[in-house]
Amino acid sequence: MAGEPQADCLFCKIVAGEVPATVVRETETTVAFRDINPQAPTHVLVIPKVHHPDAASLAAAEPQVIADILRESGEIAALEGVAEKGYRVVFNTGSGAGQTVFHAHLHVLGGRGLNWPPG
Ligand code: IU
Repeated sequence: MAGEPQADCLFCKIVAGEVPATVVRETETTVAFRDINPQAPTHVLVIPKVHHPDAASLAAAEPQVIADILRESGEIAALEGVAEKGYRVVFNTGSGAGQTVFHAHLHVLGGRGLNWPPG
């Protein structure tokens, strides 16, 4: 059922504490942890505790939670000291756009120059 934990989902296991992660912040609805393969000095993933495969399906089902994720990204950018110089938030959506984990997650990247357009 939409929103329920999925047995084969790595990020559901991180939410449940069954797989370790370096957690930066946690709220009632979200968990933020450091990406294991960081692409910038700050690279944090903010995920919903509920399972939805991507940002669009999360937004359709639980719009308040996607707002929570975006608010958390701002808190994290400030805590990491990257807010002033600028940072990037990204929802890769679909394998063609580089999504590899099908539990919605927002990348928060900062601490280096970020080119536009992205690759
Ligand atoms: P993507 O947008 O689905 O490609 O992002 C998935 C991210 O999850 C990617 O940057 C991985 O490095 C990261 N990740 C992680 O932090 N911990 C893990 O155990 C696994 C992937 I698997």
